[in-house]
Amino acid sequence: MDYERSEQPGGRVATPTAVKILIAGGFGVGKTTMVGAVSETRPLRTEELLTEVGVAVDDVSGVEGKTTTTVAMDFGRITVSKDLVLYLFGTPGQDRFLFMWDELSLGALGAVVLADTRRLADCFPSIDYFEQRGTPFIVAVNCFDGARRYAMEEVQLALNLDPEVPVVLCDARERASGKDVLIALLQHARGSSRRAAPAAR
Ligand SMILES: Nc1nc2c(ncn2[C@@H]2O[C@H](COP(=O)(O)OP(=O)(O)OP(=O)(O)O)[C@@H](O)[C@H]2O)c(=O)[nH]1
Ligand SMILES: [Mg+2]
Repeated sequence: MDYERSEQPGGRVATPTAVKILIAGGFGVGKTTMVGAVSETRPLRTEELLTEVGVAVDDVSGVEGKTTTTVAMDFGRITVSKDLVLYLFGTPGQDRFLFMWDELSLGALGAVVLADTRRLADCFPSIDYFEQRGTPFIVAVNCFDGARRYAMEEVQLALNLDPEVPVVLCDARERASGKDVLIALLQHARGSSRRAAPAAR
């Protein structure tokens, strides 16, 4: 694996820490788009065409241009610093693929729950899932063109989130924006682990 390597004192070569992050959220919220935008390697995708048979099940309102859906996962990688590499796993958005989540989320440090304010309730299954597992997560509102903008507190309230769960705005198509979301998640996850294990005095 071609990790970025950094020279340590004494000539040792340090291997960066690899951390697994999930990109979750409802159908068509922009998970595959975000993994593709931030990944520095060509992302692995498992897209299948949306078919007419699925019309009644797959609600594309708001994302009418969408022709495919993720059926297993997305995978990408981003180097945050010389010491830290993130492996990104995008989940499938449809409830019928929920059975895959346990395997996908094994060993994950945290999750980004992408939300679309036009279809906010679609991210409830992801939020419930991470709350139940105790996986640190943040909510990233993907600002689709034409969608009404809400204050972060409104989104927090509407989703009935623990006040400690950060809500951030993003554009899933922009690399810099996706990176900011991931950094916000890392900071939140670090805070969560400190809260869970306060230093012994
Ligand atoms: N305008 C706009 N369109 C977006 C944005 N993010 C994604 N899209 C479009 O919205 C559609 C859905 O994007 P995907 O990335 O496939 O969504 P997904 O969450 O991976 O979908 P599933 O895997 O099927 O659940 C695509 O047609 C994207 O081009 C965004 O930030 N703004
Ligand atoms: Mg997808």
